[in-house]
Amino acid sequence: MSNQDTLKSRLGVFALEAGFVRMGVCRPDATPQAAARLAEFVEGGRHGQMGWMAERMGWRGDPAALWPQAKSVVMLAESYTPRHDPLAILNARDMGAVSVYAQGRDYHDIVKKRLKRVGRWLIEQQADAEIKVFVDTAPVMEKPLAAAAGLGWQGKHTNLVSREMGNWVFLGAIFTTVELEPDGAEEDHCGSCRACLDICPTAAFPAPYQLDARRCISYLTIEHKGPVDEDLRAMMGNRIYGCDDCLAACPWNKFAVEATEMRYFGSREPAPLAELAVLDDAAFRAMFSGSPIKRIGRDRFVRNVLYAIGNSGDAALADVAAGLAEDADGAVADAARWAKGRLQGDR
Ligand code: B12
Ligand code: SF4
Ligand code: SF4
Repeated sequence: MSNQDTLKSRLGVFALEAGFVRMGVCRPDATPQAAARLAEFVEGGRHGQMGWMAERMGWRGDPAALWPQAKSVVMLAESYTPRHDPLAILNARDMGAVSVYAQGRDYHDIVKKRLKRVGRWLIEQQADAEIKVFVDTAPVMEKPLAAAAGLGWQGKHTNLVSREMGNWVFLGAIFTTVELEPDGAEEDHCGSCRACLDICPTAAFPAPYQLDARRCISYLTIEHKGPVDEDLRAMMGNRIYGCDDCLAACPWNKFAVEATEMRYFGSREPAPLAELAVLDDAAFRAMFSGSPIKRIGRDRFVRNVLYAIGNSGDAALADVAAGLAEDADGAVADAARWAKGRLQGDR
């Protein structure tokens, strides 16, 4: 075993001690198909309003160009496997359904701190080592890199899934100038399964392994600004932030590893739509302090809550919607009028 192999295995042990569930390594040029696939995604307009995906595509599609000095990419996975049935809340139509990843503390903060800790350890072992850590927001395609590093494969729902971890994992990357032995890519084990494709409420997968974000409820509730197309609103049900249906459907979750980071599980109980709709800016920020939900702001959040009210079938909520019909935010006012009309029609 070479010194670098020993370093890699000790790094792996340290990463697990730090709270990650798996580590894998690949070369920065290990995702040769990613650039063309990203280009196809963007050219087809599938990124919707996420204009940042069309910027810096040279870096996003080619990690070797992002930081030419990097010799290895260390990919890490952190589990947030839920302890309850994440889809049960969809039947409580007067409550807001928040996706599992956003029920507690913001993973960006937690994963980034852990990545830095692991990176610092590496620098302590090899003084000339340089590192850069990434989680989610940089122009780095984390799923193809994680697949190339052997953490799992990109399932038909496009997320990383593995036989040992299921798909309830966050991903993070450490780019480093240290040369570490790469791991082999994992094979695809989706086989003939199509559970994730069939469960999607908005038919957001034009084909297996491909997503049209413009139809995905996660995109519509988190990223999309302004009014959502009327034909999609009814399909959103009571999902007010993100969506878990395709993840929850995956049979490989039978083998999911338990999450050890308790901060991902909020102490907050699901809240009634009637309470969420009337949050003003200050109350919204206070309620979602430290949560990823805070990022979308009061207006987009209340817009989502109003679509859920429109889908609730609960005529008693028509008055709550009516109270927001003249809201200063155009998308909120539009959603309020839509919800009120829908509930009165239902009545
Ligand atoms: C943009 C983005 C979104 C967008 C678009 C999602 C998407 N699938 O592209 C929206 C807002 C919809 C979204 C939603 C979610 N996201 Co998101 N998102 C990202 C982000 C920032 C970039 C992803 C990206 O590059 N997309 C562009 C497309 C082109 O890339 P791709 O999905 O890898 O697509 C590949 C396949 O389509 C593939 N392909 C095409 N044909 C074929 C054929 C075969 C055979 C194969 C194998 C592949 C393949 O080619 C593409 C390139 O390889 C990443 C973080 C990051 N920096 O990587 C997080 C990330 C992907 N998101 C994450 C999460 C948790 C979610 C949600 C589950 C959150 C929620 N509960 O609401 C949902 C899941 C929705 C879904 N089914 O994908 C995690 C996923 C972790 C994991 N286990 O994979 C990430 C990695 C964040 C993180 N650091 O943990 N997200
Ligand atoms: S997150 Fe929801 S809407 Fe988006 S692809 Fe998965 S099941 Fe469909
Ligand atoms: S639900 Fe089935 S098709 Fe979808 S990712 Fe999981 S194994 Fe693959």
